Amino acid sequence: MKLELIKGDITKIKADAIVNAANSSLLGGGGVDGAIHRAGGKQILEECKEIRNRQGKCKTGEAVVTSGGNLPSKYVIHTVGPIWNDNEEKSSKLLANCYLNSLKLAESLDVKTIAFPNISTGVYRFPKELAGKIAVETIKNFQSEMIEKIIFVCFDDENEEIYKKLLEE
Ligand code: AR6
Repeated sequence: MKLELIKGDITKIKADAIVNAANSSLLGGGGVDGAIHRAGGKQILEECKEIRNRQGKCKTGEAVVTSGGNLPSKYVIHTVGPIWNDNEEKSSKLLANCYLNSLKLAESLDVKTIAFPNISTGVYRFPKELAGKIAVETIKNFQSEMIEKIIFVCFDDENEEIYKKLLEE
């Protein structure tokens, strides 16, 4: 599995799947979630509503999939990151679950390339350094026959610096 770092907007990435840092309503929001729904068009929201009708809200740490709508990627995997609170152990476990469950879902869809944003490090206030460590560790520990490339898409300078260091190690 190849790990890559790209600075920029995840909606521009051409991969089999991109991951969205959604909220449990699955009905959209700000940040990367807003950008994905804006660029992907209303097809994505329609599919999110169907998922909600079937299974209800998406729990923290879990992941669901829709098509990519107008995006250059085939799928959007929506996962719900934890809102940071001082229970570091619990928040860390939930964040790791986001990466793990997104990867498992991607594998079941025959995805070969997948792009992740820095889940929970925006509005949900997860400390960026710790979030980066959890993301890279979880992905490195994931054994996959299917997935060939994982792209970390960093939007802000701070995350870019953190991931540069983590991926050099
Ligand atoms: N491409 C890639 N990364 C981005 C983009 C983009 N276009 N825009 C922002 N980021 P956030 P969260 C980065 O707040 O913390 C939403 O309202 C951003 O710099 O989008 O998981 C949802 O609906 C940050 O590093 O997600 C939820 O309610 C990272 O994406 C809530 O925010 C995550 O920031 C989820 O909060």
